[in-house]
Amino acid sequence: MTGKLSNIPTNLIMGFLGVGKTTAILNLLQQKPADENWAVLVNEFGKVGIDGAIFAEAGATVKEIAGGCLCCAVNVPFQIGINRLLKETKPDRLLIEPTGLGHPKKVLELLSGSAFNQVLDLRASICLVDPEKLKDDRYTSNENFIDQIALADVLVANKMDLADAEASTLFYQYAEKIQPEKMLIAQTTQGQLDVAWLDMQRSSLRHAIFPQAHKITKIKSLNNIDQDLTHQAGDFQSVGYIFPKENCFDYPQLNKLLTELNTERIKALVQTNQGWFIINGVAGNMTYTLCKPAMNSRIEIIARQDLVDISTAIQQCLIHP
Ligand SMILES: Nc1nc2c(ncn2[C@@H]2O[C@H](COP(=O)(O)OP(=O)(O)OP(=O)(O)O)[C@@H](O)[C@H]2O)c(=O)[nH]1
Ligand SMILES: [Mg+2]
Repeated sequence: MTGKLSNIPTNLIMGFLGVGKTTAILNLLQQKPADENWAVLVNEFGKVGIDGAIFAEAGATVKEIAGGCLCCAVNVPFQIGINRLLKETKPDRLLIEPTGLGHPKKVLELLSGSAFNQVLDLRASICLVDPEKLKDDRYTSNENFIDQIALADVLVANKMDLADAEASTLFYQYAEKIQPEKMLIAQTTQGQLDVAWLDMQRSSLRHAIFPQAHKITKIKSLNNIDQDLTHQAGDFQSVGYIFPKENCFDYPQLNKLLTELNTERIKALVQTNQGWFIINGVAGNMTYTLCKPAMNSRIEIIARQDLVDISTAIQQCLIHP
């Protein structure tokens, strides 16, 4: 099957910020038949981009498009990115992780439209949901959150280890009333998706409730480095920081700073005095995974309107500036 550049089975793995999309794709890659080559295209809200490094660290063939959302800012880079990835890697399957803060309508239209309909065979879109978020109207009133769920063919509650009975009931009530009905409604932890779900059919009859959602706005640079690494859309803002490879962070100090920030989402790839780490934080819950040295250290912070400039505080965590 290798070498074929038509009808490549393709799935969108969507879901809100931090729900477990990257974890789920890593899990699917482990179920990949040994003789197949799968490619991953990942789009990050923030401009710095960490997920690409996470996939690369796991040995995946990956292309990362950072700094905007596929649904608005980076439409052209997205098309170019897919074309380049397909040409270079001739994958047997393509998995796409759109930003958790994006709206899937335009992405689905682009992938199923004339630009790609010969090349890609768009199959079921899978959406992960954190059931605990269904208790919080900041999420249930978020247009992107609602439409990621509305446009999914397969709806999966992830993080079930953190969900109580009320959250679980809310999830099934929410999921079962959506029309047209989902191909599959399931629950899992750690993004454990069944690889067979990828071959389920996509329905083109699903409609967005807020097709005009997700207007992008610009904010002024919050950090003093020469590139503007900030991005804002809707209620959310991101700021990124990049440090040269020589910079080394004091692990306990950096951990204290990032944990105390307790922000919506923190992702980082950093050199510390205890080694290189990928840091993954959702609402103050931080995990550290040792990784290979990278080209530079990167920190990405996503918050609601309350994003503060922590460039000075981060600088103070450096031991070899
Ligand atoms: N407790 C718990 N944590 C999970 C589960 N699945 C994923 N996580 C953790 O949640 C964090 C975010 O997971 P990711 O896979 O990076 O989430 P994502 O949806 O790709 O995040 P963005 O790309 O930033 O939107 C990581 O620290 C994961 O280890 C789960 O089922 N239970
Ligand atoms: Mg991700």
